[in-house]
Amino acid sequence: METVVEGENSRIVISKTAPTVIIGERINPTGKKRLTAALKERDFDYIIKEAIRQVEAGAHIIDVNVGASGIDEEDLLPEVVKKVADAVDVPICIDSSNPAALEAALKVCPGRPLLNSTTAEEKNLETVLPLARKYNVPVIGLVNDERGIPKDTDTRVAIAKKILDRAVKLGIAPEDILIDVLVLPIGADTETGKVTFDTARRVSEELDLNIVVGASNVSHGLPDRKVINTAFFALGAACGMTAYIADPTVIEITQTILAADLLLGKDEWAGNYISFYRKKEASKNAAA
Ligand code: THG
Repeated sequence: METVVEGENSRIVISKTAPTVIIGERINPTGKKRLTAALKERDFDYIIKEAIRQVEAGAHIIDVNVGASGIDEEDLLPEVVKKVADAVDVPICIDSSNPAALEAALKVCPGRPLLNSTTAEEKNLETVLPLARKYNVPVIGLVNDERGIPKDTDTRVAIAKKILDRAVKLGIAPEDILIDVLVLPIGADTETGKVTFDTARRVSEELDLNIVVGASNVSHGLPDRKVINTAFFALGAACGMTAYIADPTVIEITQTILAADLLLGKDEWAGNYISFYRKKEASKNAAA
C-alpha cells in the first residue's frame, strides 16, 4: 500500500517497505509562546525559519497547525500553508479540526498535501472525507468517535475499519486513508502503549493501511522525555507505523528512526543512515 504525498516539486511515498516518514510538528502554537505571537502578528519570517530548520533536520513533510485561542483558522491557515509551501520543497500536512479551515487551505496548497484529520464522528466523516475526495488528497483518520478514544484494541480497529469503509464508499482509494492509532500519555495509563502498538499491528496487517501517529504526547509528565519518545519510535517501526508527527530538530528522534529503518530492512546499503551523518559532518566542517 503506497500513499503518495506531493509538494510542488517533490514526492514522498509512505509505505511499509519505504523508510519511515517524519512529519515535522513544530509549526503548532501548542505550548509555544513565541510561535503563537508570530502567528498572530503574521511574522512569516519566523514561521518559515521553523519550516526550513525542520527540513534541514530531516523532516520529509511539514505539518501546519495554527489552532489557538484568538486565531481565526479559516483565515490564517491558508495563508500560512501557502507561505510554508512556497518556502520549502517538501509536501505539507494541513492540520486542523475545523473543516472550513481545511478546505480554505486545500484551495491554495500546491501539490498533493496530506489532510489532518477526520475522526469517526459522523459530523467529521460527513465533512472531511468529501474534501479528501474533492481535492484528491490522502487523509488521516483518528480512531476515536462520539464515545471518545476507546481503551481497547478491538474497538480502535473497528473504528479504523469504519473510516476505511466510509471512505471507499465515497470513491476514495484505500491507499489514501492513513490511520492514526492515537498515543496517550503513558504516565497516566500504563496499558495505553500496548493498546497503541497492538492497534497499529492489526490495522497494518488486517486492513493493510498505512499508519501515522503523533508520538510526542507519550512521555507527557515524565522525566527525560526523549528516552521514552525514542523507545516509542523504535518499537512503533516494528509494528507497522509508517509515519510519525514528531520534532526532527531533536536529533535523537531522527537518529532513532534512521536506526530502526536500517535494522528493519528499510534502508538499503544504509544509504539514509550514512548520508545523515555525512550531511552532519559537512555542516560541522562548514561551521568550523
Ligand atoms: N495526531 C495527528 N495530528 C496531530 C497530533 C496527533 N497534530 C497535533 C499534535 N498531535 C502533534 N503536534 C504537536 C505539536 C507540538 C507538541 C506536541 C505535538 C508539543 N509542544 C510542546 C508543549 O506543548 O510543551 C512545546 C515544545 C517546544 O516548545 O518545542 O509538545 O496526535 N494526526
